[in-house]
Amino acid sequence: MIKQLSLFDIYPNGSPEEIIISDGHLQLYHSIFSDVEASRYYDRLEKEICWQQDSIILFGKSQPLPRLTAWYGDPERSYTYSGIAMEPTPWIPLLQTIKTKAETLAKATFNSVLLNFYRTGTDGVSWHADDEPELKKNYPIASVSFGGTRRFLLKHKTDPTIEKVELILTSGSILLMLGTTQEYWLHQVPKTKKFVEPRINLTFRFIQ
Ligand SMILES: O=C(O)CCC(=O)C(=O)O
Ligand SMILES: [Mn+2]
Repeated sequence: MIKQLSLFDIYPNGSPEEIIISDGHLQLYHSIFSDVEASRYYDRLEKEICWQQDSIILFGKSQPLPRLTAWYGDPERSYTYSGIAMEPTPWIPLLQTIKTKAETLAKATFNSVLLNFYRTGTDGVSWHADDEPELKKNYPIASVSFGGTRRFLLKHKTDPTIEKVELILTSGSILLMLGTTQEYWLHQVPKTKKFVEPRINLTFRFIQ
């Protein structure tokens, strides 16, 4: 009889999937939270986070971002994102618990988190790198996902001969973006016409 391999057989003892890319380093921890835990976190984040609808100026016109966002962190760690200056909301216990998990895996401490709420497939985030000057260079970024599964794509900034990387981020996973990943690669969560469940993503960061 052929045994169907589960992700636990492939990545036992909580070890991550190592994604080998040139000029960067990614580690994907599948099911770091159980399905039950992940769905509880999703429900609480949806209710407890102070979600905002931000806009950006595109071709002289104000356009709503295709997602809701929130920014939490240590006091005075303000952050400018797509031209939007965000003052951090103080930490809440729910976020501190998730932060501790991300810090253990990343072997690094974080002082802020950007949250994105993708309500439907028409919400997404376009090509960018988390390389703003206020972020500590080549410092880990931990990306935690709850709710619907979405595609996460990476492409090299300057070498078009390097193949794009596609990851599938499922509920309860943690993706670590390490080393020079932000310096050399862009990433996006593409919009999709397929039905997808709403998704909440948290990226834990370190502001200098
Ligand atoms: O939702 C994701 O997986 C990524 C979000 C992201 O790249 C960002 O907030 O900078
Ligand atoms: Mn990003």
